[in-house]
Amino acid sequence: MATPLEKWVDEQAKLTKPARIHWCDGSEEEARKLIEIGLHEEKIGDTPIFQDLNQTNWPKSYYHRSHPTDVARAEHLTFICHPDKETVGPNNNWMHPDEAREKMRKLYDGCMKGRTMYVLPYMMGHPDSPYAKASVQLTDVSYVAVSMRIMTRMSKDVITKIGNRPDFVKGLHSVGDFDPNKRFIMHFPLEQEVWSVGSGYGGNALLGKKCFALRIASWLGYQEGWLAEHMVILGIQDPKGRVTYITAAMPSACGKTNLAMLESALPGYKIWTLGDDIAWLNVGPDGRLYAINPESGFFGVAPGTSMKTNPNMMRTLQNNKFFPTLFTNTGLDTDKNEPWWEGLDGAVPQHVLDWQGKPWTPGGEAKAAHPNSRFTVSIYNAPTLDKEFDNPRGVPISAMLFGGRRMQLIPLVSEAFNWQHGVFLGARTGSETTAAAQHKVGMLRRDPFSMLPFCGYNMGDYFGHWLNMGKRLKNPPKIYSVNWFRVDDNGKFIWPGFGENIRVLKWIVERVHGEVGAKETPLGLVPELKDLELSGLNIPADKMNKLFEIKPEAWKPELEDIRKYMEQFGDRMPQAMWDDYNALVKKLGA
Ligand code: OXD
Ligand code: MN
Repeated sequence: MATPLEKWVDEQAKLTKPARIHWCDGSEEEARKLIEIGLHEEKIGDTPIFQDLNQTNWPKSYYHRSHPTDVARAEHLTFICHPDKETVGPNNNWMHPDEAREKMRKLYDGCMKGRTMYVLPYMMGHPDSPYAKASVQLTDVSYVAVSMRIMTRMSKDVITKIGNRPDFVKGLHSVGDFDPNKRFIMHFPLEQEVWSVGSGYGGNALLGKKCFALRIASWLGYQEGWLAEHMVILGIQDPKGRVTYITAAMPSACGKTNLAMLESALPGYKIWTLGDDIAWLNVGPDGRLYAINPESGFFGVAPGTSMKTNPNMMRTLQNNKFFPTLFTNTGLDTDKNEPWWEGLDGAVPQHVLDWQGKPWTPGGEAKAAHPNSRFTVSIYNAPTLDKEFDNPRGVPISAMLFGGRRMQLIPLVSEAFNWQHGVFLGARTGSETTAAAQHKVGMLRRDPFSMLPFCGYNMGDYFGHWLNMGKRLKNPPKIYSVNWFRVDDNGKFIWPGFGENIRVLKWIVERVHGEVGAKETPLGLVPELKDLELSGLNIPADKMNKLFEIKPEAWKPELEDIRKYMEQFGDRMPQAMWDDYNALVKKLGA
């Protein structure tokens, strides 16, 4: 008798009609074979899927160029397909599941002809964790199969684990013919299923990541009483040797990866990494909030990554523990056969091909690396990997940070008065857009909890779910708003960021342990300047004050924007959020 998994694979194969089906076991040997196939057999147009890189300087590394129209998440082509539009909410594109299935079946019909269907059994989370989920993705491109080996715990044991159960998370992916007009990423929360076609780009194609671990998982969390969040997880070791675990939510390409691996500028402090993108949060047996990272790799933005901004990531990329590491849409230094991107250490190389494979001229407008070019690398390569990473119960969280990219208004750091106010801080978050998705860069958009593109249901209900989670916690984490991006009157960043962010984390750790005071403002509790360790920074006091400046007048348009945003959710917006909003308006005298 065929198992539900075998039956499902069979049905998808009847639809997509691959020449052959390969069940992956997740082994290194298999990954090597897939890379060989991508080097010599599979192509996008005339370009092989993979190119070899200089194995001395970049061990186990391979280069990939995606289709030129396929370089970022396609939010406008991403749909949540639940029969009830209200449940999906104004924060998502909605399509009725019947319509979506019909549309997709047409696009899938025969789309894998002549190709291999790879069956990828994988766990999100450690297999022994009560919070982990078993999943299977089907794909027709070696790049995705290899990437999923890096990003998830892929193993044939998952097939055994699924056994006769029908309720594994199902993902069907095909690159189709890369036609942007035939590109869709459809989510079916009720069936725990994702259908994606027409794109090979990470967030659209590695279905374990945004599609499952955030959109489907946030819905499951809402049903089952847990949270799936766009958050890094890290441990802060202080000079006492104590490790305090925190999470931080920030929109795509706003420095989450740098924060997760930060090299402390203050002696005696060390950061331990558990994740750079996604956290699953559960109430533990002791009533505290526990985080696991469902992923096992980093899919990070390459441009700007260097020994100066993120030395631990450079070490991770050049570590040769795990096979393989991938570079996608960076430039290529042809003299050394190495990946190259803007911001990398050292002199600009003489001969560079840009991300589309064309000779590149330094100094011009055009970038060699696409601004959203990426590396895909195992978390086990990280020298900062926390020893608790594989602990099935996760780590207990003492603080949660909400950040965004804001040139004005938002202070460097402020602490919420309580859980409810913290949920309001998360909900009112806005950020200037980046290249991680296809849209105009640098526009302010409201991005509550940095989950706008990833919350798989109505965000009004999501805020309510957060409020309810707080009620179940005995010792809830403290909540903070942070902003590294405030500028001075000349448009220059005031705060140095990167390794210096430890100074903010130090204050947060001391707050968590009741070791330092704070000053009340309309926005929350902020540090007295004397309580921030600023030695060696040379930031004049007036500039430091600017980082915390609150001008009621300047807040007027912001408050308007927040109100309009909140109103969209009608009576799904919890009254508690309006109470906090009104309190803020009153305090600002606006
Ligand atoms: C990502 C993103 O890839 O947020 O992590 O876009
Ligand atoms: Mn992300």
